[in-house]
Amino acid sequence: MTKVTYSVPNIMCNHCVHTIQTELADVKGVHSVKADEASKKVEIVFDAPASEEALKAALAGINYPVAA
Ligand SMILES: [Cu+2]
Repeated sequence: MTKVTYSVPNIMCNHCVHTIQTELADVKGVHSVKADEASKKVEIVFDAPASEEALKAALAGINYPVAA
């Protein structure tokens, strides 16, 4: 199991938090997603077949790209 924390500057409100948590939870292999409005960070715990590439692609796909 791997835990990653990404900086996602587009998180603006609680709706963003909800959208991210819902969409990322649908990625195969993701165990938990915790998005935070104040810090604009997303913490994800996952296993294969999920990968960092897949998580970042999923976030970018819903218009919440990870900060470089
Ligand atoms: Cu929002």
